[in-house]
Amino acid sequence: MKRIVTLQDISCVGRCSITVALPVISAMGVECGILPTAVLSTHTMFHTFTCKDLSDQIAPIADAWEREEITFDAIYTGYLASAEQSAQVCDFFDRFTTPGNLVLVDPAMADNGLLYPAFDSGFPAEMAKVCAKADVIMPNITEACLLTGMPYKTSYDEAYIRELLEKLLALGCKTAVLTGVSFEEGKLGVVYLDQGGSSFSYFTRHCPQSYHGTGDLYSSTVLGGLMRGLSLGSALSLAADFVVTCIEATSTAENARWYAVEFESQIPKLCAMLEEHIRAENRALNSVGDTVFTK
Ligand code: PXL
Repeated sequence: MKRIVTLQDISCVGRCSITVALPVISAMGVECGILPTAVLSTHTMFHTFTCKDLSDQIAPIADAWEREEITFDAIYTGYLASAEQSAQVCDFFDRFTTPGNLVLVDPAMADNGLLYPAFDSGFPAEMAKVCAKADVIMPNITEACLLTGMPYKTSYDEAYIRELLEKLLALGCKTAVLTGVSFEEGKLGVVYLDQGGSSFSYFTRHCPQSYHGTGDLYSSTVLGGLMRGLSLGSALSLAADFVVTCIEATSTAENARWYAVEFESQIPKLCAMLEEHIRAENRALNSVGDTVFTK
């Protein structure tokens, strides 16, 4: 079984970060180690919240893992507690990246044109250093603009998205995935471009409701899919369909959006969808006589 480690916060209530990554990645048949960057009472979209920065735990935990010769098939980062923590995360990459493992960075810091409340305007430059070391980064459009200095737009064309992707690649990552892209009313999706010039896009129905934590659910599902051997395109489409399934299963009650999406009841569906993607990829590989590509 593959083993990954995720570096992000524990928001005790509110279904985001580790409380999403751990159950989702585990359910997908991948061992999920955690390195909490902070403990919060809830995510920071609640009116008040507590936050205990765990920066001083990162180096000693990494030291202990090195002594035990613990290795990871992927390192997956999300919400960081502070700008200063980015240097520690980069150091963690230097110590635990191997030629065969995957570094996936979700630069969780902003949405709908705004930085999250706990960050100041200097934060994106620090997050850009973390992105530079990644194999795959997965920002939304707001995050991509903050990382690249491009203007944030809610109405745009394919050339704008292409330029964003190219500027993201210029940060140094191998593949840039842009989430929350819409070229057509009623459709929302994901687009990627890699350093070799390959690109991909996938669109689903645009759900009118907006929930916190869907970005974390999306990235965690993508990582789980990649670790089960799916290609990036297949993992991105599986995750997009799963997030829509979860949104559809979530209560439309007025305050439900604070508590993010009800993914728990949809875990059996996720497992079935994952197996279907694995079968479809195996069929495609067999039909062209190709070999399975793991990174
Ligand atoms: O879902 C991203 C996220 C993760 N962690 C914390 C957050 C948020 C978004 O607001 O506040 C603490």
